[in-house]
Amino acid sequence: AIEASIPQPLRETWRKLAATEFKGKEEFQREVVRHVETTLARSMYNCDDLAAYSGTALAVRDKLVVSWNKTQQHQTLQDQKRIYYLSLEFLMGRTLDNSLLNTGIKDTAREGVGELGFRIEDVIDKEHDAALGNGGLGRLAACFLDSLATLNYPAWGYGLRYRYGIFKQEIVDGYQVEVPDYWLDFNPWEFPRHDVCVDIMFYGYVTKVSDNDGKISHLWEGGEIVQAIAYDVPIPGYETSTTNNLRLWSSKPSSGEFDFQKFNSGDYEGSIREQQKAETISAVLYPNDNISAGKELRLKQQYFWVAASLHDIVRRFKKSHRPWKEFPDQVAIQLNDTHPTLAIVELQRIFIDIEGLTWDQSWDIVTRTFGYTNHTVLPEALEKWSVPLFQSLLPRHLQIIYEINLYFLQGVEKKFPKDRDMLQRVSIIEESQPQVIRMAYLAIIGSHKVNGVAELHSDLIKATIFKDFIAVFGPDKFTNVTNGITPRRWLHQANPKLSDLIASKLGGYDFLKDLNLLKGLEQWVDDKEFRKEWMEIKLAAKIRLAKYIRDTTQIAVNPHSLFDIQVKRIHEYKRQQMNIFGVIYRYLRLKQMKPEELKKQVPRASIFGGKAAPGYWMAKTIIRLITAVGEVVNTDKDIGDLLKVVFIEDYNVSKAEIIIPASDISEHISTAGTEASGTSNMKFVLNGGLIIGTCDGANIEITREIGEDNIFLLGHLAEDVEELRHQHRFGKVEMDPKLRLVCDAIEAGQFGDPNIYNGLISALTTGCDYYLVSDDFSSYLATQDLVDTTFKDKEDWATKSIMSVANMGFFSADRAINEYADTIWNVEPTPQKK
Ligand code: T68
Repeated sequence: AIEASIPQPLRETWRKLAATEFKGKEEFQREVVRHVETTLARSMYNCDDLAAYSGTALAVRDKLVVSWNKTQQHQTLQDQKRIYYLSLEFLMGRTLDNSLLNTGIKDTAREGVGELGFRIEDVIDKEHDAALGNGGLGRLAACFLDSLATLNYPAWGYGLRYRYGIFKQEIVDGYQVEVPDYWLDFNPWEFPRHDVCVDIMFYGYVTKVSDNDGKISHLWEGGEIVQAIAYDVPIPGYETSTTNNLRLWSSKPSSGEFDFQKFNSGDYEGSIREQQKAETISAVLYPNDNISAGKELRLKQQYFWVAASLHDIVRRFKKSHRPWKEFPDQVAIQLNDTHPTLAIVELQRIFIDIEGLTWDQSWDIVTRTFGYTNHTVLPEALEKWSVPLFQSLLPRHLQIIYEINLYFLQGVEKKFPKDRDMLQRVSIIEESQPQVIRMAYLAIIGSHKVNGVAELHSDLIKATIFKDFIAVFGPDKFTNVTNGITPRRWLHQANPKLSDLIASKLGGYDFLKDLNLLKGLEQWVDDKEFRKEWMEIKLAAKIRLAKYIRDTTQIAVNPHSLFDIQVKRIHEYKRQQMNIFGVIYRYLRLKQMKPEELKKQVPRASIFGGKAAPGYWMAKTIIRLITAVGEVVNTDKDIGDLLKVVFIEDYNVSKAEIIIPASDISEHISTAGTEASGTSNMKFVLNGGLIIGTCDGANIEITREIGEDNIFLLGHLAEDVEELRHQHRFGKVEMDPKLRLVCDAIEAGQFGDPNIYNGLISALTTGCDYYLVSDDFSSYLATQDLVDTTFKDKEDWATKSIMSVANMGFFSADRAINEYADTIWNVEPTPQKK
């Protein structure tokens, strides 16, 4: 508040004292020790790695916060358009290492904690991952925050502060077991803002009232109220003073702590029931990726988060005293999938019911404000809410949706008179039993731009699920922004040796801010010394992963074997089953070979990782098959190093940072047309790994950038899929004979009780093989053979690796963010002078 600000003449003193940087190593150390001694009340006699982490994090945080304060003040003064990125998931991973690198004090910290008796790597390793997301969608949001800050865009993220992030995965007797992820016992990176709280209402009823002029307005009242409390997280950019804000909302009961009346009458359980109910809203992240759950609590989460965020955004706009019609010049809101689509309805409600705008004035502002990003074409992932559920939870919002739909359909009717079919197809309300609200349609209608996340995906949504909307709105509303990844975390932080080598050849680290500079590596591709160092760095990363695998699974993997990695959420469409079937085929073949033949084989380690949604039985069965194959293969004396099968437990962001630099080949083998983009494909290639993949998602653009010779493509094309599925449904497809052999081996009990795998096998047969494993299997095996042959030629492999990295510039999240800024948000960067 202005009245609390320090008088002008005193501000110089204040400024001098509010430092954003350490003056040197000594100051850094002093601050670490001060925090260990005074904030944690520990001493040198009981300072373990965890205490050293805490002290270091707190010291770093102190500087970060000052930059953050300054950035927020600067952005407020600049008074420019801000970007608000609404995402139910932010898969941030760890923060300390990233903060040290982004603020340029990693070396100071290494030396500083070194002299205090600690290794910086051990200190960093004590941090708990912030795992507020499922997979690609959540990690994309985190990469985008990094790029927005690095490029000096005034941007805020808005999300939920889940008490429990994505569950921890344990493998017990070969099966996935879920363990809750309570991550908040020490989190130095968040700041509660108890003064920033918003009342959010659910349920209740709507009454119509008319004033003296007969103007009708709506009153929504009588519902339950829950309070949203803001928790802020600073997001530092790389080599810039810009530090943006991520605001996460936490729920708590609105009235008092608990019910004293109940407490005093001895009803202790009853006295805290309301409190618990309120706190349930932000308690846990829904652990599904690419599937919509349709549960009331999920809808509550969505409205709670959206309403709190919009209240905040509107309040900030109001402070500028601008007319409402300028709202879209100050505010760009990006919807990360349909999860925040209610924001469209909520903003319309605020304008009409609270601020007194007309429907048309309001709708014009709303549609100029929002952009919607679609991340999937899978029908089971498209969100639909039952009308009765919605009616009870958000009665006023349902009325507004009906009205949006009415005006929309009137427009469609005008454009396509007499096309009743069309009206039914594009209606926000699906006439099912019960009726449901199609959130994607609402998002399209309420936004000015809709984008997919890779070229093929953006073309597919226009040709399939959103086809009618092209006819209605014209093609210009639909666009593509291919995903990207932040090279700061996914190269510099995860693979510092490779980053240093690249910097030594390119004359510095500018490539971390302009990834196209990697092109300069092409000049070095024939340099013997460089190539040697390049491959030594890869080997070192493999040795590190092999050690990790040995420590955690007791499996001994030879670092010189070909590391074949597939790490991502377990999903039928991603086809980990095709991978493990391929491993079984390889095993059966090895078992048939004579010793002289065996000698010619390339040793391979097949490494898997990823979580299955707790209720997704088929995905859990796939995990069980992988672990079962490992149990057989890894202990088979005939096989030795020629094949190892590893399942790495609890795949997450910090493990990805160890795993990704260590791949020779990684697998991105979704059924063509199902993986919207994929982003780990980009991470693996940026770290000098080659990929085997289908013509799907961003694989296609990666191929275009790095060249066909540097990628192993397999399988049918998206355009073939419909016809193939048709043939399966009419029983016209014989199973691939090699796949038949694999199924026979499983059914014969070679990998334990075959009944466990009934579902998996029948999906291929009676289930009509929806993901076309049989159709792509022979191509997959042939391509894997080509991988083996290529791997034998170490020189050729090194060339492919270097040339690929040199051409990955396009996949920087910075490029993606600049495209969003230009084509969707219409915003400019706001750099600060030092
Ligand atoms: C992923 N989607 C896409 N969804 O599958 C991937 N879904 O191709 C793409 O690269 C990535 O988004 C980024 O665009 C997801 O990760 C989810 O996690 C999800 C979560 C909740 C509900 C539905």
